[in-house]
Parts: sequence; C-alpha cells; structure tokens
Amino acid sequence: MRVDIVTIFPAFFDVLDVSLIGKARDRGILDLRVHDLREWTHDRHRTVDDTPYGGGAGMVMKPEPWGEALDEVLTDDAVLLVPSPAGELFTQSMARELAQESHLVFACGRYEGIDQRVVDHYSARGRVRLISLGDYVLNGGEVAAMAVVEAVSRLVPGVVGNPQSLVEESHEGGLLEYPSYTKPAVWRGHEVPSVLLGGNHGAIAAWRREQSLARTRALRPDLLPEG
Ligand code: 6GU
Repeated sequence: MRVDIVTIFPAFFDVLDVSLIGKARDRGILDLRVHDLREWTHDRHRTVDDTPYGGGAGMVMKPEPWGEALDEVLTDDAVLLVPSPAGELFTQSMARELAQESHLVFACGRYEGIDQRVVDHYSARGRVRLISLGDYVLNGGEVAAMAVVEAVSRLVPGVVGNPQSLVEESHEGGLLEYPSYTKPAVWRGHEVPSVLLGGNHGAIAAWRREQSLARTRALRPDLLPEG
C-alpha cells in the first residue's frame, strides 16, 4: 500500500519509523511518504493560510498550495482522506475498507479547515472522504492521520505477524475485548480468574464472552443491539 501525507508539520510523522509501521516500511509492504505543503508555495514567506471570507476567528488554508500538492501526489486509484472534526466518524469498518485500497493520500489541514473548494474540486475528479476521530477538536489533522494510518496499515496483510490477533480484538466482533492476564498468577494480592488457569477451553470462551458483554454494557452500551 502507498500512503502519502501532506502537512505543514512533517516532523509529526517521524514516529512512524518505529514499531510495526516502521517494520512494514522496511519490508516494503508500506510505501509511506510525508510531504511538506510549503514545498508547493511560491512566496518568500511560504504562506499557506489567509483570513476567512465572511469574517470569523482563525485562518483558512489557501487552495493554491493544496491544488499543486494534490495534483502531484494523487493518482487515479487514490482515495483522498481529509481529517476534519466535521467529517464522518472513522470506525474499524472504515479501516477495513481502506485497508483494501492501493493508495491513500492524507490532506492534513488546521482545524479551521482548508478552503472548501479543494474538497469540491477533487470530489468531482475522484474519491474523497472527510474523516473524524470523534466528537472533540484537535488543532490539526496530523494526529488523526497518524491514528488512521496505524488502524489501516495493521490490517494490511503482512503488517501484523499473527493474523489471529486481528480477529478477537475490540470492535471486530461488535463488542469490547475481554480482559487479559499473564504471569504471575497472583500480583499484589490480585488473583487471575481461576477459569483461565483450568484449561477448559469451552469454559474460558464462555467466560470471555460474558466479560466482553459486561464491559460493553458498562462502558459502551451504544454498541449493543438494544442501544
Ligand atoms: Cl480528523 N481533525 C481535527 N482537527 N479534530 C478532530 C478530528 C480530526 N477528529 C476529531 N477531532
């Protein structure tokens, strides 16, 4: 999979060199390129924003550098992803969809946004999705893009070593994941639930299912059929 990220803060993405993402890059599974939007400006101050038409607080990102950047980086088969608190909610099912794609391009803008005509222009020419991580506001799209890159790339075959570890985790089965334990069997007086020590795989599966349900009921009742 090829991933291009256009941002005014390329250094945000230095951390993608470590961990599983870094390994996937080294192994050639993930071709991830980070671009500085200011490379597509032409004035002495490398200006990327301006005051909003109609007034209001904050600055809006100018369309021209984005147009030049995206004309260069987008391919015919790319999906353009624009992180925005005004986007559709990013979910595990969207991560699964995006993991099937060959090319993702992220346009990271500041939170007041990019001139709307950029999204309009590329929506008329290809696939564009505005995506939000949740109902809170970040300063820009960079942290959101990083979350999406991690959620999507770990679903690309070969990025995560054991594919079974992708199956049981939270949100894949519609419920939150059950709690996990490792040695020692007693830690600071807290015991590992005895069913997990017994080797009865049917009983363990039933216990884990109950725990998933109880957790989901307590923390995320919105995920249950009843709402
Ligand atoms: Cl994708 N961007 C910004 N700026 N804020 C957010 C967000 C995205 N998702 C939640 N808050």
